[in-house]
Amino acid sequence: MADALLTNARLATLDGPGYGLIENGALAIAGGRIRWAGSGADLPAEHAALPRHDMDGRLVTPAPIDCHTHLVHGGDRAREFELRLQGASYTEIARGGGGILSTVAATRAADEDALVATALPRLDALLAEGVATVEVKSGYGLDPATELRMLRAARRLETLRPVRICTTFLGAHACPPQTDPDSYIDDICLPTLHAAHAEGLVDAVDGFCEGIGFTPAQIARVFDTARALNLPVKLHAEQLSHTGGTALAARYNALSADHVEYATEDDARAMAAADTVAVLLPGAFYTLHETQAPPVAAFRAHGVKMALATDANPGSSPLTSILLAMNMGCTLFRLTPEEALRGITTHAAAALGLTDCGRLAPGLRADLAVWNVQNPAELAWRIGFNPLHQRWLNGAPC
Ligand code: DI6
Ligand code: FE
Repeated sequence: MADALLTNARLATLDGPGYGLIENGALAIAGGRIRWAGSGADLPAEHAALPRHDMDGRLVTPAPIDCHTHLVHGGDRAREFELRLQGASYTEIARGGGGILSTVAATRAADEDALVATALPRLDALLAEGVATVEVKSGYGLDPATELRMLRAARRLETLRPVRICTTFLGAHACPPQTDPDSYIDDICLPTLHAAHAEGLVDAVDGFCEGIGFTPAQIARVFDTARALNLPVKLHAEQLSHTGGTALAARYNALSADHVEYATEDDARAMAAADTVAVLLPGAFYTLHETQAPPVAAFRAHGVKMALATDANPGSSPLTSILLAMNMGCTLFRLTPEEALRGITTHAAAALGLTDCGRLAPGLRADLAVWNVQNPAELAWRIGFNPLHQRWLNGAPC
């Protein structure tokens, strides 16, 4: 666990309102944790002897957190991209046995090594933009063996790269062919959740509440099991239509409700009361030519925390750039660049239930991104440009 002193930095602490900018800042790290952050002129003498790293005036932010991905999967869906360009809709392709189910077939056919090997380049793309924590979901197995294999593959990524992985069980993602959804939940999904939890593979439980997914009543059974196992829940809710998923998520004090394009003002109110984060996924909105934007004004008015993530998946969001997710959040959803930065740091941490990262504050992990920019708004402004200078994990550059 590293000790270090960053000097001559422009700090965007995100601790308190606004960017929390500190000019000529210094950041003291001991044992991989932030001990002190402030103006270099005020540096307490006790930190002065730490090994120094001159930031040359660069911007230092908390390292980005990608709080919603489907990074582990087999196969690709480029063919469906072509079909959609010829006029087929995402829902039509799904109902025809393509979509999620085509990735299920490819994932079932891949062994753990293959799942790891194909996920690594996608993970590396995220790390190249400074990402330090990545959430990875199961949900392309829909049988016990493959769901567990996906989660084991996700956990293995952490042993192969300097990154923190949070695993989410998404057994209720789609119903396997020729299966009744209620029996799928009771006979396959819930026993698989128990098995995955027993193996220590589950940090949170998710579901897809949608016309082409599961009903609120079916998701509630999954959430009841999660609650009995003491696992936090989150939900893909109101992505393609309004089905009541957000209200259900709030009722179960979910960490987050994700997508939420079709959420209403009442949903925003319920989310605020439950402190459920709205995870906005502009990559899916963009890919599916969606026209209904999430109710950002209502989220702001009711004080709902908004996070941003890639939703990296082979179908609706083949996106592995957290910086482009920020740009899309601003351009497509009209977030401010400040909301976008908070959305991939402080609020992304909240969406994962993490209290030890996402801000530059004493006691938190020293997971940092050092950028070749002056103004934090530059991070969301550019398209297809990566200004990362250095990524720090647990107090060490990597
Ligand atoms: N919504 C999504 O955006 C992903 N899953 C979900 O429920 C996409 C899944 C896919 O198309 O493969
Ligand atoms: Fe998703």
